[in-house]
Amino acid sequence: MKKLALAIAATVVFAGCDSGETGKETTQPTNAAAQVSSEAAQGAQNGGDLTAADAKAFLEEAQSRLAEMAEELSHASWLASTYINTDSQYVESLASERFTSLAVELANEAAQFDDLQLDAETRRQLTMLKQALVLPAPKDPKLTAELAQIQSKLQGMYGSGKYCTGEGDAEKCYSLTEMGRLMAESRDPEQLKDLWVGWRKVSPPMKPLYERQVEIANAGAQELGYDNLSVMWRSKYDMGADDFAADMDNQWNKVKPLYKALHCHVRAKLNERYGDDVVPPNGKIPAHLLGNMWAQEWGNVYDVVKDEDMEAPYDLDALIQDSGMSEKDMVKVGEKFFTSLGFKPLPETFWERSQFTKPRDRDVVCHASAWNLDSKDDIRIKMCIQKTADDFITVHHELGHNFYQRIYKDQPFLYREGANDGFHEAVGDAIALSITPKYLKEIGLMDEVPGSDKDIGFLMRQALDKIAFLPFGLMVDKWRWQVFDGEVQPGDYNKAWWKLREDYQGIQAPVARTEADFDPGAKYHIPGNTPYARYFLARIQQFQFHRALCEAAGEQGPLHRCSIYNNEAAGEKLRDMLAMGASKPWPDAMEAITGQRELDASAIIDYFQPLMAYLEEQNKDRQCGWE
Ligand code: X8Z
Ligand code: ZN
Repeated sequence: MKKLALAIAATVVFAGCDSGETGKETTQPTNAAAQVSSEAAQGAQNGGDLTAADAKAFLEEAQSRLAEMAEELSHASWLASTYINTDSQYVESLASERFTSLAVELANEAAQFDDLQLDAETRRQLTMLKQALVLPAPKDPKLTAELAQIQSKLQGMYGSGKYCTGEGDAEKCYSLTEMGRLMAESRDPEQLKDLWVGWRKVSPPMKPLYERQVEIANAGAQELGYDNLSVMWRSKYDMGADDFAADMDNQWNKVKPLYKALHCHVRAKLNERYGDDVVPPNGKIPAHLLGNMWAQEWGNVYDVVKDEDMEAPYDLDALIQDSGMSEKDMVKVGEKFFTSLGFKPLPETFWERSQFTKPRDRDVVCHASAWNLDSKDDIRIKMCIQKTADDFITVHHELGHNFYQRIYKDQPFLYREGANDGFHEAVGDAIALSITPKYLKEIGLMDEVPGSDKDIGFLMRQALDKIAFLPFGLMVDKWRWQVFDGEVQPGDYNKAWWKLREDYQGIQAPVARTEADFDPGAKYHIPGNTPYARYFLARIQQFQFHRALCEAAGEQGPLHRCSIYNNEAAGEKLRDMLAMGASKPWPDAMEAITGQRELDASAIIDYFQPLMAYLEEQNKDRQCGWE
């Protein structure tokens, strides 16, 4: 989604993927409340005695003002993302500037209640208010404006980016969507390398803007009392910032053996296919050969990785294409999954206002997002849907955001968010784990459910997306945390990026990179300023949710064969958790759905257990790893 500047729940506007942000509060604050609140703020400035009632009144007014401003920003951002031009960027950056300046003002005022004894709920809301912005600006209005302009520009540069090759009449320009398709389908290493390098020409001009943005937002975080923006970003998980980073590493260590086994097997298969000159048998895998522009998910090279006798149980790309479904039909199928669980259908305006396909005549930000424009009913997705398995899954991902946004819309503004941002990313993915052969047969996309002898093929296809993603999900924000806390300086941005890519993913750039490149900027979430740790969390959480929902549905078989389609009991369990929004610390929401209060990688490990056994057997005479 696009989240704006507010990290706040879903909503806002600036950078995210679950976007939208927020909605507007349905009730206006009473005049009395508004008055108390500004008196409260004034009292605070004068060092006057504040009370708990002042804090509550302040919060009520603050949320009402933010909700109103967020709605304005959401509409401006929708325009800037669906009609990229100077004017839409101008309008968006003005709205963003106003929103940021209000959020900063309120966050600073919130600090005045720091020493007051308050009930847990009030304290929680004040903390959330302080942490609401993804990119806080300092109080200086000039810097707020500059930050807003940089954000709009970066987003526009990414969205309108293309790669043109050839001269004169022979010139051919590729959009990122087209290049993504070729990266998935081409098996010509030279062509893949050309596209890989070509797309990365979009980002060097972003680098000075990005550097400046880091400077301004760090100053903003410091004014709010954080050491730097890294600490602020890591403080949003109901635990200390360092504990959060340690928990991420801890989860990674649990799933690493699975990743390493997959890496070893995939490298061996790519080596068989392309030879030692292209794929070093014991080294890092060249990043252009994995079926994805960022080598973040590898499912598109299933055909190269599978054994000859390992028939895929089905080819979802072909099933979608052969079914004759339109792009919008793909969304209808996704909606039907949610309604089968007892969710209300999407509103008519969703169908009227969403962007399902890439408009022919203008630049848009194609990166998929889900929006909540008014916190009432105006929810939308923005995609450039292709008739592929990847986009079919992404449709479910985005709808997960929208159904979440809709179900918590009556919470106070600050609680209209996921229990943490990983929850928001995990919902639709958890649903998509129920896209099993049994389900595909039920909805008429497939004739026969394959026997369990095909399970390894199915699990391999899933692992190439789900397991391959894990180190990427971790390293993106490891890079940003280092950039924000000054450990990595601009002169080393690209080097630090590749060090993490190599160490965590065991992949390498197909051609030498230098500091004249800015490869992080070629990934949406960097110019889009969407925090990325959420996707790592979501990969772990979605399997926890899936396991819990399958139990609620009374499913007995292996996790990878379970589908909760049509199961009201599972739907109710999911809805009860979603409706909490961010009103409680995330472990409470986790407990509501799974009975556990922590992140637990055992669900993803259980799910892939049969594949792990297979990979260990395959790898037994291979030398794995990539030192
Ligand atoms: O950005 C997204 C979603 C929107 S929130 C399409 N994802 C990450 C990515 O594409 O890099 C989903 C998976 C990871
Ligand atoms: Zn998302």
